[in-house]
Amino acid sequence: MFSKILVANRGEIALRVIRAAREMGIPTVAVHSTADTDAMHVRMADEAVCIGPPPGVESYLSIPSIISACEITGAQAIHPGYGFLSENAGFAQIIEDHDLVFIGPTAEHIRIMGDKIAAKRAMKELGVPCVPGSDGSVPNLHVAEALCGEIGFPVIIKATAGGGGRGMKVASGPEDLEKAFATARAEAKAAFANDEVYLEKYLSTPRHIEIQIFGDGKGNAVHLGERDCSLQRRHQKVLEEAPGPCISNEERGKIGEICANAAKNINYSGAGTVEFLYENGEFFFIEMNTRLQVEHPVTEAILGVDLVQEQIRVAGGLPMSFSQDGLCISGHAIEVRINAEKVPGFSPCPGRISQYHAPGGLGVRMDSALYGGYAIPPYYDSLIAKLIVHAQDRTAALARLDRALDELIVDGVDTTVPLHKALLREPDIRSGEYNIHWLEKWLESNL
Ligand code: MV4
Repeated sequence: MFSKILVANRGEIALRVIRAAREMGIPTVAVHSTADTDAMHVRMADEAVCIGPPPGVESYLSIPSIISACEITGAQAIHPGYGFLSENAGFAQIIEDHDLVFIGPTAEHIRIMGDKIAAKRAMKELGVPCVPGSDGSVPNLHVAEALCGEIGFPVIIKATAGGGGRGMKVASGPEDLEKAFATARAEAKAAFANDEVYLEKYLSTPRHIEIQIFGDGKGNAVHLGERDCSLQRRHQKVLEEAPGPCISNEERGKIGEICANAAKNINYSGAGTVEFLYENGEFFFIEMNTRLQVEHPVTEAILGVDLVQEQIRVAGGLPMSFSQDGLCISGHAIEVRINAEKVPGFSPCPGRISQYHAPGGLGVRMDSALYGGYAIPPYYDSLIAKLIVHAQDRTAALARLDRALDELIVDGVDTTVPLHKALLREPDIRSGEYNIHWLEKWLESNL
């Protein structure tokens, strides 16, 4: 096993990785920008290296600085967390080239899944059900028109270099197609320096269901059930839960096995998420994420698995500590993302935390790097805490979440806590009857 791990991230996810490593007896190195000298991840790690000025591109995204920090401290492996360099194939490659270990999948797997056309083609060949659409790139409007003749409207045009909702345009009918095609292409070129686009049937009211997979890189892989992440605003998740309120045991077993088999077939290593749109009882693959996700704790809660420790194990050449047969879903878990933001508008609200008190008690987990007196810097993501609750069923989990939100004190900055409290009062949330458009519609009429 590794004798030292460098954590190439900040905030709650850096703490998450440090905690996992410490329980395994592995010392950690934090890296930080000059804006994060007083950050909790710096305090909690065994060592810390300053890697640059506040802007992410000059610190947490600076590959040479991070590799240097590794060499200075003698760390053997790097955990990228999520965001920043976590899905940067070039970073994973450079780590491999330096005889260090990237705690995550191979550079090759990251590269394939980062190209949305290549990802879809690979998954389709592996037997994963996909949204009907173009087989690869759509070179011009004529090809797009011909395709729409076959699959019918509405359609959506997506950038192959996009993902996470960037660079998408919907065409409701033939009259919209020319404009949607041209804008999608132009936006893709401007945003990603790659104007390649593909086309899919547009699903109007799906849920976002994602399957957690995990592989050892040697042909063994499992699935860890699904998460329902349909509650999103501008492609930012707000609340996530597991198991999905609308997914039966039979459906979970079927789609989970398909995903696990795909992971086995490509010798996938570490944690991965296969994203689906779910409509009328059918799953349609859209994208795969080759990282540990923000919402991984809801899966950990219902299965009792430490996904970060498992990532470290397989990166270090050990087998996974569990098997598919040994996994058993217990109860229900819900996570809410607490952001330092002004609601409505959701503009970032950095500043000093005058008072902080984390909720506790049975089935409550608070993943946060906050402390009283901490000044949230303005340079990074506005996520300041994830509150995860676990209880015997969904109704009990909702009550526990409401109770835990009441206990939480974050003074000094505005947060999304009032939004979460309001959502918990909504009958559609209580019954689990929501889709990917529910939250945006609700915000329009309620904020
Ligand atoms: C779609 C879709 C409808 N039909 N694809 C948005 C993010 C990216 N991961 C894929 N997205 C979508 N792809 C087809 N064929 C609707 C969305 C979508 C969405 C998906 C998941 C969660 C929230 C969403 C909000 C708007 C649109």
